[in-house]
Amino acid sequence: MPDSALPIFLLKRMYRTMVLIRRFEEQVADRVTAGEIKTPCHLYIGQEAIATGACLALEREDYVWGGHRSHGHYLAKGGDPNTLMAEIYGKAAGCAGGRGGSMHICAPEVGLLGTVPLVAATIPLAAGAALASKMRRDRRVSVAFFGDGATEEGHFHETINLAALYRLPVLFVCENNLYASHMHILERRIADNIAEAGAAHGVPATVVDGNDVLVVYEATRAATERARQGLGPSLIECSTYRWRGHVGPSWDMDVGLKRKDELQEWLARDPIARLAEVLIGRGVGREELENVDRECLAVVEAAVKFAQDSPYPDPGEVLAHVL
Ligand SMILES: Cc1ncc(C[n+]2csc(CCOP(=O)(O)OP(=O)(O)O)c2C)c(N)n1
Ligand SMILES: [Mg+2]
Repeated sequence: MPDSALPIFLLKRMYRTMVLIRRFEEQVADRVTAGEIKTPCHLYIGQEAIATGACLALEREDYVWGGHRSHGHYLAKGGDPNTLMAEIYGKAAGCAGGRGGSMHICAPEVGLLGTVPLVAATIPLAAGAALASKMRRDRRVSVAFFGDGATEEGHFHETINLAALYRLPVLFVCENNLYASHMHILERRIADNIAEAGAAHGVPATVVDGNDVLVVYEATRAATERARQGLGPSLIECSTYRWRGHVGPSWDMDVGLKRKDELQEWLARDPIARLAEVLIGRGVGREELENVDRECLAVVEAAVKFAQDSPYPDPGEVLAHVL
């Protein structure tokens, strides 16, 4: 990982954010295994650099949309860990009142407008938010986070065309972790060629190392500047890998030996360890990094306690919010 000219406080913020996501997800995995959490959880472990690099390049007012694997986007955009954990526990204090679970989360106070597990569903929603911003001239940028599988849905192509035509201030951030559920990308398309969709629609596209938070940050900065200048959307494809199973806490070794070898390769590209090396190169002590870890763990443990101690929604309100 190259050294970075970015200020040290920003690198430390990136580190803290990635560690918070990692510890949060590990805790969720443990609580699922313990039978305490019932909602299906798609863990983000291994992909932390993408949510972190992209969200820290945004302003608080900018909008973010996610999918089924979005605890990381919520935390990176600055959402409250207590409210997220309570939602995952199905409690009334959760960010969706305990009605959404892991896959329907939101933190509108920090710009996370929503997550939807229908693959590709939030891509057009992000474009819609960007259209609203363009009409209001509020200079906000909207970001859609989605997986490689989502690029095989019509929504992706329809939206990128419309966004290009109207020069919408929207970023399409594809997290290419090579798999859609258990299917490898080369079982689903003739080549690993997602970024080529950009050229077909006249949208600049870049492929970056999604396990390098610094390059994700720089790519997002460049794309947001372009969007704020009225030059329209960008597609950023981030190469990465999820360490755990498609859903649930397992290490996902059940889809064959190839996956096991791949996982070993990707474990060596741990985005957190890579940023730690950069920080140490910039003179940060290991003790300081260990303190960050301890602090994040304390935040996550407090979130679990908050969720455990919170009441479930009132059964009498089961029909509230239902049209
Ligand atoms: C429209 C739609 N089709 C199928 C599914 C079932 N499904 C849930 S996640 C998933 C795979 C998504 O893969 P990808 O977009 O690469 O995201 P990843 O899980 O790798 O983060 C599928 C097929 C769904 N939720 N929505
Ligand atoms: Mg995928």
